[in-house]
Amino acid sequence: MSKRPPLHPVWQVPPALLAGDRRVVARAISQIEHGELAPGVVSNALRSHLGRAHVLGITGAPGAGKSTLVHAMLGELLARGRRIAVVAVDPSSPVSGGAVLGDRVRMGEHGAHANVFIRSLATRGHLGGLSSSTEEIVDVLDAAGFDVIIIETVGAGQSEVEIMRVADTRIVACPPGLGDSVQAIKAGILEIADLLVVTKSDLPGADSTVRDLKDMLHLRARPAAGAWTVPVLGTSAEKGADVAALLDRAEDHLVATGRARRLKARPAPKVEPAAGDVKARVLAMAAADPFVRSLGISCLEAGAGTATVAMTVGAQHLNFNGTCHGGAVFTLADTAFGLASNSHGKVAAGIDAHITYQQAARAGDRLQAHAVEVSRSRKLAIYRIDVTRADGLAISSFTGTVYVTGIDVSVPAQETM
Ligand SMILES: Nc1nc2c(ncn2[C@@H]2O[C@H](COP(=O)(O)OP(=O)(O)O)[C@@H](O)[C@H]2O)c(=O)[nH]1
Ligand SMILES: [Mg+2]
Repeated sequence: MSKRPPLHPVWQVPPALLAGDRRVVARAISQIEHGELAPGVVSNALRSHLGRAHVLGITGAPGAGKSTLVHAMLGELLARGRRIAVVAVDPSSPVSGGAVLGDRVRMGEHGAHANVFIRSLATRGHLGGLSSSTEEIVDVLDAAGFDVIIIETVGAGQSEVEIMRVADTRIVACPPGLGDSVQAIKAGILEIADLLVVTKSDLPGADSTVRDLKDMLHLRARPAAGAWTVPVLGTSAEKGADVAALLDRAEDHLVATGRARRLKARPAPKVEPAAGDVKARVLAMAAADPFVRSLGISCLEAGAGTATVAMTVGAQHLNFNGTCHGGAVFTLADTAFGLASNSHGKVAAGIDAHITYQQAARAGDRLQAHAVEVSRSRKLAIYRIDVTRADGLAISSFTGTVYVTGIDVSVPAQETM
């Protein structure tokens, strides 16, 4: 491996960046994208300049119509006199990949406008750190004075959920027709949606997709009084229909939830324990759990709201068909869920969990479950857990909700694993 130059631990805010100088903005983004700066230094330096922009996240399956919708939104926002930045994130595409270039073309007409700044990020197959670098790039654009920042991301499981956390208002795009779009929603995306948009409403089947999504929302717990009710809208970006209505609802959401929700969701550095303390606490929790130990599950990594656990499928995990028992996979995912949700130091009681199985696991497979916090309020938190095999094959995905009690987690003294 070639030796990398050391990361810059400090970064001075260029005054021209705050004045919105495009060249300086682009340079700062490149430095973040290429990993030249230590994580967090840009966001920390910009802390006092953040919170003015409205950050919209748009996610949905490839081909859902996101880029076309973003283009239509650009037209409408320009007409409203806004300055807009677009960040297109495609974790599945290499730098030269078709999707990202295609997006540029699709947004091209407005891309040349002086009040529009478009940047595509690709990840060369590395998902790690994508959401944190996206967050820092959004911070740069916020500090540079863009009124609206749109993040378009194509779904790739957990990374898409993490990226959407960077947004104030999260829009999930579904084209008409069942199948992929509804599958994606089942896999946990619904939890993060503030607005559901049925794209291509000029096509047949759009009305019934709107109805299906409304039914699906209806089946879920009724929102608390005063809480935001997720609307389902149809839009036809190609015909320009209802794009203004979508932007109006996004603004309603901003008013309902307050500006800079994305910043409020960030852990305040002063009150959060040091990362090492959280990890030590979570490792101790895993070590003190007899059931987890009996299945040979170990905790590899942990932080605030996240945990990664692993297990090698052995004879004791098999079912009568000779494949890994679904209950063992559930337990692995549930362990990551429990550790991540208790990592904040207050006892979190699981109240709902849902699992889907994509692939059977076999004896000898090394399985890993990675939990991320999708959202957290004072009393409730939602987690998503992806179970993968060592070679990256998706085995299972799990979503769960906890009720957060006021009781401190106490871990009995115990030898570590
Ligand atoms: N009929 C119709 N087709 C659309 C509409 N929006 C997008 N499309 C088509 O759907 C395809 C995928 O669109 P795109 O915006 O690239 O989707 P993305 O992958 O989600 O960004 C393209 O062929 C678009 O022309 C729409 O409003 N109506
Ligand atoms: Mg696109």
